[in-house]
Amino acid sequence: MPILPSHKLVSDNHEDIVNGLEDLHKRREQLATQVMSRLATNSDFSEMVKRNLAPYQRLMTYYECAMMEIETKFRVLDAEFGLRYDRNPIESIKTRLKGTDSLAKKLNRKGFPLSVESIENNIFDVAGVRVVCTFPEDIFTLADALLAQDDITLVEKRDYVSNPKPSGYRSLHLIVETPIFLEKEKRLVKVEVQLRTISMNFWASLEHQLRYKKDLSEEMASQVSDELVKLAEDAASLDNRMQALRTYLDSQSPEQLESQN
Ligand code: 0O2
Repeated sequence: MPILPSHKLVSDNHEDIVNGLEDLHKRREQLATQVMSRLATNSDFSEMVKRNLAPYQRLMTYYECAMMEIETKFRVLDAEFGLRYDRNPIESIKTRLKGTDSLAKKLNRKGFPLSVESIENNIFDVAGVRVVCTFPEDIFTLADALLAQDDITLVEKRDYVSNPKPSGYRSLHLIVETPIFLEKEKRLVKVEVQLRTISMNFWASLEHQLRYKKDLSEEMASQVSDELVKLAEDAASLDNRMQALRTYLDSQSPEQLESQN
């Protein structure tokens, strides 16, 4: 699934805005091309998209705008945090729009109708923003700061940090609703935010690759799963030790730190 490039969101001149809109337009065209090229993979869904190309593209553009809004909010929080505490809690931010195959699969799996309205009403992770944080506590600090904003509504929260999945997967998932302001209307759009540390992200990326190794025997697959759970625990332990070190250093005054030299 393509990860969309980040945008320069805070523009103070006209050229930036025009370039941004052209970029958006180009990516909408690319999306249309992608949509067309995947017609063979899921014919029912593809037929539906083909019949409703304009509303489908419009909906996807709303999701792109909402991702930009959420990404900006995190970049602002990161900048403010940097000023106040002299360190940045965010390592990286990635945004992605759910691909058509993945959308079709999810609608089918959940038994929802294949329509543009159904995507909007039933699939809450079409727009995804992944925030990779420095320390585990940053995950919750950033989530609380986002949720405290008066234009953000929490729709759903899944805390796989405190309660990891059986696979070992850890992250904090939030479904939030954010307004986007269009020429003549304001729309509320849902975005899935995944917050995780560098080590949670490292584990999830590699686990994702290994999970798709299809040619394993049942026994081997089970051994791999067990090993992945152990590796997730190791990664969590590393996070906790890093956090403990950070907390210790934060608790020391400059004089205390200097006296230990
Ligand atoms: P992609 O490409 O990331 O979008 P539901 O059916 O609603 O209960 P759903 O929507 O699958 O469940 O939600 P869940 O399980 O809370 O979160 C799904 C997303 O979290 C996945 O997205 C992954 O990004 C991530 N995720 C969840 N479990 C795992 C795991 O065990 N390993 C890894 N690597 N990632 C995981 P998608 O939709 O799979 O794909």
